[in-house]
Amino acid sequence: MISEKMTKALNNQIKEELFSSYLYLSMAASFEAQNWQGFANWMKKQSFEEYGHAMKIFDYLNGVGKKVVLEQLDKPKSDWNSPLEAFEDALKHEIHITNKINELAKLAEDEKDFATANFLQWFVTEQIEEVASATAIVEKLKFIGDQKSGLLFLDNELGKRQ
Ligand code: OFO
Repeated sequence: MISEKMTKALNNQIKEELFSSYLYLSMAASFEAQNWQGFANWMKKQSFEEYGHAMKIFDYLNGVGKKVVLEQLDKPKSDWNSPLEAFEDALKHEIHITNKINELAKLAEDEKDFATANFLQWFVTEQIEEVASATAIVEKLKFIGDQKSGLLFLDNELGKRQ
């Protein structure tokens, strides 16, 4: 049986995931405005993926007979001065989300809520990948610095994300 405390925490995580989607869409908009179409593509795909994370929790709560209550989303930042600044923010955000998922996993464990603990395992694994992929891009951008050819190459690479 899922407690009210856990229901509230999962509802809050829906908000966190929708905000992730909103933040990456805002980064996509900023990249589009600066003609970085590849970076924008990567962020748009990431935004869809985050919407998917929110929906997984939405469906889980409904599946266990709990009501989803959507919360208010904050306005995301809208301008980043460079691809590095945006991806550094994305990495910081993924670390924040990892902490939120770990808190949820801890709550599930404390409450001996094995069904939710099992459900959250997917997110624990996903966060390893999310942090790793943002870190890899940040590292590449740091290596490139302000070399235009390197930035164009990476923009092209990230434009291939399906
Ligand atoms: Fe980026 O993993 Fe969800 O929020």
